[in-house]
Amino acid sequence: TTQQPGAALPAAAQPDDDLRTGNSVEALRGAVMAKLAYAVGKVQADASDRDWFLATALAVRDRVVQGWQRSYHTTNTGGTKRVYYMSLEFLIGRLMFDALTNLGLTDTMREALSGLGVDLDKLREVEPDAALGNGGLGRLAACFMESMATLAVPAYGYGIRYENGLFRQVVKDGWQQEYPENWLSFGNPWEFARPEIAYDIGFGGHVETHQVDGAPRYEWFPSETVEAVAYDTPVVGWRGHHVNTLRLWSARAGDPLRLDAFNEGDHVGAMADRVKAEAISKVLYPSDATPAGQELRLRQEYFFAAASLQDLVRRHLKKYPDLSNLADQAAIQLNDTHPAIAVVELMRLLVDLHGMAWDDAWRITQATFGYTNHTLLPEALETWPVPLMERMLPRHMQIIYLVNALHLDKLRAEGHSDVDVMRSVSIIAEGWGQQRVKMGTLAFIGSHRINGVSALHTDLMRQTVFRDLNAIYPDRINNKTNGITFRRWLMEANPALTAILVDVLGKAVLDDPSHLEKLAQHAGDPALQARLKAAKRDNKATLGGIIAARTGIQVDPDAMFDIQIKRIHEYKRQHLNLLETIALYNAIRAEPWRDWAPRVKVFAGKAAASYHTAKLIIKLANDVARVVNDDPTVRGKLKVVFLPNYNVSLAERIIPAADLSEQISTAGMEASGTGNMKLALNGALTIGTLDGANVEIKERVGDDNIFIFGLTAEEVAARHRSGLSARETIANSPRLAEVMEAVSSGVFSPDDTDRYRDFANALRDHDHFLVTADFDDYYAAQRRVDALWRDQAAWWRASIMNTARVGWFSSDRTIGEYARDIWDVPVRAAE
Ligand code: T68
Repeated sequence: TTQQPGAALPAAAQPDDDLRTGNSVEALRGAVMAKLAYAVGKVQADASDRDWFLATALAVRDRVVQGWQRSYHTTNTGGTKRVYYMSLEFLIGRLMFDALTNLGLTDTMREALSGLGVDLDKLREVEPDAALGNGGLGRLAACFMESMATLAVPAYGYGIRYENGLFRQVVKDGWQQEYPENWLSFGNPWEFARPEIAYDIGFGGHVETHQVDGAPRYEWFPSETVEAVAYDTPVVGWRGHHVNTLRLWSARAGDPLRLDAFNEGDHVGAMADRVKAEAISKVLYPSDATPAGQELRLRQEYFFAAASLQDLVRRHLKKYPDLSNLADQAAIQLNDTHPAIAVVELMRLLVDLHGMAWDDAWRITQATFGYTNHTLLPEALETWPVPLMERMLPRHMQIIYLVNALHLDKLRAEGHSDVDVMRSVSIIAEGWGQQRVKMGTLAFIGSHRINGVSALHTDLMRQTVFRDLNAIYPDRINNKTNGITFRRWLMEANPALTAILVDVLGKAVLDDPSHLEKLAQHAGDPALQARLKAAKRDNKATLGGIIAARTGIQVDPDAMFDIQIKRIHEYKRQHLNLLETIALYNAIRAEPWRDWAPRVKVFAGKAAASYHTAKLIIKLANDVARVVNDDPTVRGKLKVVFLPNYNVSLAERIIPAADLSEQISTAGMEASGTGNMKLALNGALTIGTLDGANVEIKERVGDDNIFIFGLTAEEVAARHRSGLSARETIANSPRLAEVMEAVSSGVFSPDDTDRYRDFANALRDHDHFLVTADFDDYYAAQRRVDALWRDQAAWWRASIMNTARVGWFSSDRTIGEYARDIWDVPVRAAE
């Protein structure tokens, strides 16, 4: 049917106010129709799902904006201290259901749209997934933004508006391929461009010294200037009470076109500067747990740190005459060392631009910054070559030298003299033939609080990387065990479980997760178990549909869904899981008549494009999947799936469908983990090592409701010192020896029998991640899993205990601790 444009013009009967703020079914329907016509410019008959999504998102956004303006006003008129969360990554995913859930409008909107013949759940799937992060660190920042809004902490997130988020993963013949993820290509309804909020960011050039009142003053003359332009996304908290801002910076060339060159006919050359400038916000570096190391990465780090500081200083000076009270009004949290150059930039602003005395500036800087560490892996600690710093940020390098000299002088004056201690606490590393700036040491020295992300990780920080600094400043390191937002990871991701919880525990559980504890009383209740099991089965059937659509593999929703979802990395040991899968496959083939617990092993995750071994592990998963899934002997007993393009949206589908959660990192190497918390909350049992937050999960759910195996962090360290050989370990385990031989000789790669030869030999010769050492214990733990699965009443009892006992891992609790111990800001009391 053809519709006259005029005929589609909606909602004339509705007052404007209602279209913006009304929350009835009719008001929402009118609002969406008005957006479709006037903002998207489409008539209903021509509207695609994407058009409807945009119209719906814009209608929802109007409802967020009211709270946003209210929060802005409250924060501005009160003398409230603000929190600035600086992070190079915000892995926020889709936002429509976040906003709908927190505004309490999901069902109303569903009804409003269904009256237009539009399915809200279909629109959900067309929203692009904002993947402005790699993994846990970026997702933590997103959970924290939501919890800060929920707790009415006046907070800004500062980061980069990458045009291309984390790459899209395609699996071709079992190999990962990377494709660009241009999430903005159809527009972004959630953001507000602020072209008027723009700051000049300098690079390169030289420093001049002149005397002012007998003291030297330094002035930096950059050779290149890039503009940072603000884009704001409102972040709405639970029940819509408070709305904060995520401010992401986009790079814009100061001078977009060199007209002199253009006029001389050099059309491409005329745009060269622009291309170089705008490259800064073009793409997220896809390496997690390894620093990118390139010059462009340092440009990104300085670009967003400098823009954010100019922004917050300007905000401060609108209200106060000078910066002497900055630390009373602003807390800046550094999400890992990626923004650590901000410490130096703030010193430059205070001393060079605002004429503050050095010691005052340093005191304010330290009091303002906090630093969160997310890794102890030595190869992952960020350092920058001094010559690069000198060239790109000459004044900053001078300031770093001075900070370091004063810091070391002070220690010497206090009686420290040990050369090894002085070397370890110096910001400058000598050696490797080249001096480098240690960003972790810089961030530590420049902050009043330094935190780890789980109890074990924080202890190991004190004992290893920051041992000497901790001995000198024993009160600075503290623990803040990670958390997750239950709005996204329970209510949005798992409405079926949420409905059961509300039914059993009352609505208060939505506001306060400590109510979950009462569920433990019902853990043995067969009726509750049956309801939860039915809900999980539905979630598994839904995931089964996705698996079939993406991989062609059929899975049985009554089998155990055994899930390992995370970045692919040797320390996370997806290959340990794969070796165990092969051992199980061999065991089933040897005795197919036995009462095996049917399993579907699901792997998902991305490998850094340059990480060869990680990509080979993906190939191995796909090779093992092909052999296992094609073998009629194990049909109905074992399936293996590698689900491509893992991201936040896929996680929201996988986690509610999980029975078993694989958290099997080499002890001491996973700082915390947060997927472990999401899975346990959704009723999955954990099989894991005593690593990261697994330790604290075990303390809460109880030893009977978790499967712990493997070496402890201490035993791992001892084993590394002992130099015990993996070959011996393998020789002592016939089961492992058989698996290693099969992989090595090409049983799973008949098309290329050498494919895994070097990989297997590396395990035999080095096995830095102790896959072989933990193998037998892991296999045994998996058989305990099988045994429990066969007793479904006992399994579901344990599952309920997991959901009941992990309320503490809410990011509201984590943010409450940051607010109290690091930022010194109040939080809203629970409802
Ligand atoms: C993760 N780190 C930790 N890093 O691995 C995880 N690194 O244990 C922890 O739960 C999580 O942080 C939150 O604390 C990362 O995700 C990165 O993604 C990363 C990115 C760039 C450079 C280095």
